[in-house]
Amino acid sequence: MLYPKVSTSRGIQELSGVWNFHLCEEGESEESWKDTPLQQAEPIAVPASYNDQKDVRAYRNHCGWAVYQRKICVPQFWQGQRVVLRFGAATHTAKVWLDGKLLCEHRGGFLPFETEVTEMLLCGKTALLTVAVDNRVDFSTLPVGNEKGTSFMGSDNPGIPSVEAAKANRAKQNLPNFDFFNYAGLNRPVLLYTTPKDYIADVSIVPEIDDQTAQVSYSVRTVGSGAVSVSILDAQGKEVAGAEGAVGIVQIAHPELWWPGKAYLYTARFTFGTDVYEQTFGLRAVKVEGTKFLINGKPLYFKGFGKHEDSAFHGRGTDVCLNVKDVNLMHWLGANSFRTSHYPYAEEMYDLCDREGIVIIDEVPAVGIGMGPACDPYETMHIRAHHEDVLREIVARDKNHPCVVMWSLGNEPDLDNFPESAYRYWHSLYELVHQIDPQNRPVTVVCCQNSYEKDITTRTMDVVCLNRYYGWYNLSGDLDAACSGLKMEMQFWAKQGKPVMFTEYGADAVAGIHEVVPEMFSEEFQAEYYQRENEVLDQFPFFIGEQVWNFADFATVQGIMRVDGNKKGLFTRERRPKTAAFYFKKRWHGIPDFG
Ligand code: GCB
Repeated sequence: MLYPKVSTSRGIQELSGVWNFHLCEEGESEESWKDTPLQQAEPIAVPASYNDQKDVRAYRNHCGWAVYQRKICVPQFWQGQRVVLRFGAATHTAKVWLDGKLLCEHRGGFLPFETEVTEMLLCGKTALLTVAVDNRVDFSTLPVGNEKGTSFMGSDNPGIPSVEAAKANRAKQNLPNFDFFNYAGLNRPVLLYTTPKDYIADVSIVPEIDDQTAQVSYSVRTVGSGAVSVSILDAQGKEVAGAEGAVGIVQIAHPELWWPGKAYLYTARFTFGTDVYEQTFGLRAVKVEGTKFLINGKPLYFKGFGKHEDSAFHGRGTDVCLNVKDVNLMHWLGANSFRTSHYPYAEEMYDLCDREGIVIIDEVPAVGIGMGPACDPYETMHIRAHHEDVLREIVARDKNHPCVVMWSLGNEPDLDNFPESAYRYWHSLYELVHQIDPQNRPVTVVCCQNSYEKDITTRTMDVVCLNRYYGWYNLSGDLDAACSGLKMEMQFWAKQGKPVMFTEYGADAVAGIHEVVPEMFSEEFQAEYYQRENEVLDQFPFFIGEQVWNFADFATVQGIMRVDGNKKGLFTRERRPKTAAFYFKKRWHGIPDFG
């Protein structure tokens, strides 16, 4: 799905602003307001999560449907154009009505969807737009919710009759199978855009790099009739190549390549009849060879983070200012990459990373797929078809971004309790993504700390991506023991002949707690944890990167393991650096991106 852009043939109307809002009570139908203006509506900002916009428990802990409403109208001068209503995302399930007529429904809270409204939304007339969003997570959603009545961060005390009885009687609540706060609502931009009646529906760009020239294969999907042409512009806007036809190859002489830290973007200007769409792209090749991850033939060392879309008041709402700030902090640290843990981020972030030369491991919201050793999640959860849909949608959305260098099928599923089921499930998804990605990038699944010898899936991915908490969740506080455990596991991976990287490792540090003899939760312990573990990792040549958990402190579901959120950030939630940030600044500026 193309990102909406203004061109000589296309216009955009942003629907950001303050909408009307209503939380549905338990049992209230989400359809109640589909054709009626909300009574006693509350104001709500879009795009943003609703949860922190009003300081009441109902907003924070809501479980179920919420209704957004506003009037929309398109100008007379849009007459004769095709008009599309587009949502950057709606978390997690959405239904959309215009003047009471159901326009579309969408499952999955982190990817865009759109619907044509040309016939319904007459130019110059006002219509009532109603959007219902459901934040519930369960065994059929991604991310996964826990239907067993236990919070991920809670303490169960199973078997105590009074606790069991209280649990059975408590109000309905969302029990996520993950720690990040389940921020919900219209988290991303909503807009109307136009195209001509005959229009460009999709474009794909696949670069291939040679020494002196680059070949760019392209294909354009169109609706209607007309002739397709493409012209390639360099960063100064000078035409450097061109071609006719919906499918073709163009050669770019003396190509400027796209590199992490040194991005160079070309623009492909596609024309189809009267429609014009411009797609930026970079000339770069990605390949795994032996134990190396090659960009343009050179071995990349990943330096960076797992992140979250998370900030005060906005929750998971798109915040382009925060994106710019975060990317600037990455430059300050000498970082070159991050993983979109644990869901696809807003498209604006990928555009920024294309431009700033930051490398992305692009992850789908397949988090929480595990039920402990007693129950096979692959038999019990009903997620397979949805997982495939989400993978198709993320590839369709992000396939042209040079910053995206690898796909992550999911985070920390059960891979070792039911190794055969896990292999069947994940390996077929791995094959699917290799088939559908026009650029055929490497594919991985991110592995939780587990019995790695029993796990037969992780070692079959293109890159072994490990989340490890030696010294934190196990061997807690004992960094000597942690390093010896880590070293032993690395010796196992040394025999697998694969590139291995850390996609998470870390320790909570509460900003402001300082200690001469560092213990857990102090800034000094966090810094020492990284320093000690990096000394081990530095000994292994197949180790291709370190992504710390997390870039910044973030909001979580409340529970006995979290004090005001997860504090594993190198920065606080307000982006103030902790001691470990200075340690990494020094370390990462000393490690070249390639080598
Ligand atoms: C993990 C998860 C991540 C958590 C982190 C933690 O393994 O992948 O989502 O936030 O651990 O801090 O517990």
